[in-house]
Amino acid sequence: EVLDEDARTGLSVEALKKAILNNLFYVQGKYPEIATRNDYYMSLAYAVRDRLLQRWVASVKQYLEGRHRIVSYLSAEYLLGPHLANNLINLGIFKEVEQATQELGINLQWLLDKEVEPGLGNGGLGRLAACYMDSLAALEVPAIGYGIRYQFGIFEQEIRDGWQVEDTDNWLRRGNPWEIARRELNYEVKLGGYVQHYMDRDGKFRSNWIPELTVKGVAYDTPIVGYKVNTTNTLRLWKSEAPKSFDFQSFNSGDYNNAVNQKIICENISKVLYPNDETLSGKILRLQQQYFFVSCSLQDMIGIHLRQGEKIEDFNVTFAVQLNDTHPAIAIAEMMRLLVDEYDLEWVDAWRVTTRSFAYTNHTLLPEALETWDLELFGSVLPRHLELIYEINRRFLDEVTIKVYGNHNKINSLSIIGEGPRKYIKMANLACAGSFAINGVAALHTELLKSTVLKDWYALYPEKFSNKTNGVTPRRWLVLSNPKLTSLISGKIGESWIKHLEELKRLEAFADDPEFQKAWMDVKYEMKKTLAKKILNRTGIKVNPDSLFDVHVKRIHEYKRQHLNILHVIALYNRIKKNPSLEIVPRTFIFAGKAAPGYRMAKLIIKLINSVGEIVNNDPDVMDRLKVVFFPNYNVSNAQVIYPAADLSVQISTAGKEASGTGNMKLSMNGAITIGTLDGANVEIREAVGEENFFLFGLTAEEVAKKKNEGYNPYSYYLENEELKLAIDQIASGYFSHLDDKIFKDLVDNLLYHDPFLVLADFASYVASQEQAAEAFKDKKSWAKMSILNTARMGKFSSDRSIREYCDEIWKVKSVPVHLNG
Ligand code: 26M
Repeated sequence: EVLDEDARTGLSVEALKKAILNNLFYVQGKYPEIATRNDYYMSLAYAVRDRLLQRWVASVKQYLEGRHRIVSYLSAEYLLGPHLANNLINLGIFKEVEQATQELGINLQWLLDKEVEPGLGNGGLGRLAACYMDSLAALEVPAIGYGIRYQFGIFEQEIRDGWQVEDTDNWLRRGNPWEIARRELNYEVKLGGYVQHYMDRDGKFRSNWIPELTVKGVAYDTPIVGYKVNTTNTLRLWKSEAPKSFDFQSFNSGDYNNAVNQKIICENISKVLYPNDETLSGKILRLQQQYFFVSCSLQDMIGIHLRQGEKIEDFNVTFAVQLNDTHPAIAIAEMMRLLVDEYDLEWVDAWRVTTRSFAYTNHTLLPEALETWDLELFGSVLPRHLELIYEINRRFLDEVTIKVYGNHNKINSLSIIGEGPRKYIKMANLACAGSFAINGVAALHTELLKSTVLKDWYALYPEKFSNKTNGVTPRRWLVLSNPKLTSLISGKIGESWIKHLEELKRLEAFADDPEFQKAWMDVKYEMKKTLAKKILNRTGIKVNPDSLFDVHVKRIHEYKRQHLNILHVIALYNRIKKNPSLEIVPRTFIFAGKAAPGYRMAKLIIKLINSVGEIVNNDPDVMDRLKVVFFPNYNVSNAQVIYPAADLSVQISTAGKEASGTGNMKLSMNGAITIGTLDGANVEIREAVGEENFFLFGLTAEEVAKKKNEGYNPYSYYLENEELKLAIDQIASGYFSHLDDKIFKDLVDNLLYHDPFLVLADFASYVASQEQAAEAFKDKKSWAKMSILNTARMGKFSSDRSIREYCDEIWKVKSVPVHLNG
């Protein structure tokens, strides 16, 4: 062997110590006396990376030698969170590294805290992609994740004077030890320009796309290792650059400024993540980003396929391509372009390959989130794709016109091109037309898809539709974030639940055991103390770990109804003001989440939370019975500290609006009890944990739809409910805002006269349900039991289960165990 086996791959404490010291010298160029915390972090990270590389190379070798179907996950977002601790767990060397660092006189936690997390996603959709990459590797499924290597991820949030202030996320500033730049692996991507049509010598019509601009995509690979297996898959993210040819040309023509400008335009494409979730802004750069990463990824897949010696027509035998929402749906037109224009396939053959390759996941029913592109804008960026989409649409509508007996409403709703004052492209329709499978992300969501937004599609192609309820990885969201609960569980039922989460069921046998209950609640208390320290540190607010931790953490959005929560806070506050000696369960309300920078109402909700907090937290009458905390900069790292400390998981979206939710799963897994509506995966969580272990309230999706149809009048609820009226009057009059009666005016008016998400209609029901939760919290034993049963019954919500369903029912792929040589 030429490789220095032990120092590079050894998993013993001695080998790891040696590796860290080696890297300190040879990678960081330091010796222990002058090494910084970051030097040690880098040294350890490279030691771990060496161990990953061994498995990574073995995986690639194994995949290429056999003929295995590969999953290709296309996602504009991956919200990964820190790699180091996760890799230690998946490699099974957390303990060893803890000891190695200790023997070197350094604290592992310090090093873990040094990592700047890659926040290459907005929220649920991006985090789901990260959980799925973990589960694919854990299940030993050959997979590649494709995406964009944003130089700046989701912005960092600061709170100043109660308002959200955004700061750029310069996550690469200290380098990234987890990626390998594959400079030689790059593709050209055309943008803009026009299309020439001509007839070639054989009398065949051809199209020649003359671009205005060509950019280059360079591959940056990150290894994703599975839990206690050798399988190490690739996350391949594309960075945009200027092609070499380019500055050369401009320099020669003497146009230096133009050369520099064009270079900047190219590099801009992968510069920054768009911080919107659920809304669309119609920005050219966003379309360029989508096309850029999709084109690089498809060229890469075709390259891999052809190098296997396969024919282009069999592309779908090598790859199953999953579209994570419509963000990568342009892949369908790009695949057609590559097959027809570049590989000379006939249209029908190209369409057959395409429609056997793609599957589409829908993540939202909100109409404002359904992606459309102004047709003219689209044509200016992708002129050839516009032609192809017209042709796809023409043939598609020809086919369906017969099936819908010429029903014009149906034809309009199915058309990929929308007509109005301006024409536009409907990306969801492109995704549906070009995919062999379409799925929603929770049972209720899939049913609503079939009966509302995709109703006409479902009528035509019922066999394409299925549900794949989301899941989360128990490695990051339990083992890593809650090590104490993990040991307690493993002490009772062994460790195999980490790979087979259904085995948590065996905890049910201990739910009534007083000793186990005490140990369980002791862990919860420890985690609450840890969070309390962090809260003090970040916000200056002192919270009582004995109080009920009421946790509402997620992106800020009206449909998620953080304002319903704050109305409840105000109601409790007013009860205390009215009767200062009131016996009430002490509570800490913990909010966290980012608002899209351009979403005024969401930003106002953050300000309202902080304003209410300022009054409630500092009112001597309250005597610390209520605390309101807005924990700034919600991200994966912060979530890992918050979830284990939660008593109540607040999941109060308007029924029918939250496609699934995944924070709801992480919280329940960590022993929090849900207070929630019958929305998204809440429905299935309640079914799993039992209705006696879940606080239900609010209108159902059906009732919401009915109420809206009948003409909903929020004002009547305001008039009828004294507590609600007082709370809203206080907000309006400036009670929480130093008598400023203007800042919350829009928010109040919106609630009183529009209330699109039925906050007022659900208020009374929410308050009543919260009273039951408080009552239940008083009985420590029964609360402990509920908490244990929540964790015990969360087996279904492992992303391993979700991925197994995708593999069996959509992708038809099998596991391929990877063996290391020697
Ligand atoms: C769109 C246009 C421009 C820029 C960004 C976007 C955009 C980005 C992310 C739109 C939506 C985005 O994400 C939506 C999302 O996160 N949906 C959530 O997906 C989760 C995983 O399936 C579900 O659990 C949540 O219920 C759903 O809201």
